[in-house]
Amino acid sequence: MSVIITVAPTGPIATKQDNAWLPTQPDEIADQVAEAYAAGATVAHLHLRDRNDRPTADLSIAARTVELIRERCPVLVQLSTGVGLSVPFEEREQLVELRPEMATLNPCSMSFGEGEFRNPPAGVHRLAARMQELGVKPELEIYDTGHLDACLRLRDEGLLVEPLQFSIVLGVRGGMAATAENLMMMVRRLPEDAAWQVIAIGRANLELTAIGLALGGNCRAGLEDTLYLRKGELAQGSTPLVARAADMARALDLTIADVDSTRRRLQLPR
Ligand code: KMH
Ligand code: ZN
Repeated sequence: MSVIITVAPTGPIATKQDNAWLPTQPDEIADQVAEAYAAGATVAHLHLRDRNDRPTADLSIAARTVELIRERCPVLVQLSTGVGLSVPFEEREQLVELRPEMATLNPCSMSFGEGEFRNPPAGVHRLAARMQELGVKPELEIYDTGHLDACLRLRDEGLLVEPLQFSIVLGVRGGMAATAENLMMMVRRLPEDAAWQVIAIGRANLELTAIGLALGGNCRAGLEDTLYLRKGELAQGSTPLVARAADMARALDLTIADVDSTRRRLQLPR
């Protein structure tokens, strides 16, 4: 099976002060996604920002960004319904109405650094059901062991269709620490046919991305997860991170998925 690379160019937290190459406006995001596609990414995980660079779930900004991306390349679009800690759940869930190929589904509320990430059970149920109605594939974001159980309950209730697709998120303060032991324990517990990738935040990003690839996972790369290519060296956008992930996969004798094989693996409707 080939490795699916997702690019995560923006995220909800970093600013251009943290890394001047962070894309925040629709044309900047679309340009960096197209570059990342050329470097091997077949999925683009998107967060939007308003004119003042604050996280937003504004549907017209999201639609414009998706349109600009589609003009540039055939990458599959995954909208983040996580959006940002300051944006209410009821606004975040509206993004799936744009019918991207995929969107994230964060199954539980949690502490997130100094903030709170609100994902109330009734809202998560409603969003999962709506995604199923619209044919939007959920990427299940699991930051702790119980989050996996919450996803399996949604599957048992018929709200998620297999194969399930997971992001194992490591290193958020409030979730699991970024250790190889935590990753192995989570991978062992996944349903057999699940697709999965590691999202390793910050310093452990490189090592845990490599371990994830070696264990048979997909991978995600981009400034959302780390601003640095290596200690003390800011990444000049997400493409260098995507290119390095693709190089790591090839060094492990793995092939990089194209858009068609990504669609097939995740069983996305055409
Ligand atoms: N920012 C990551 C810790 C989402 O956008 O819905 C998790 C994430 C979730 O990417
Ligand atoms: Zn995200």
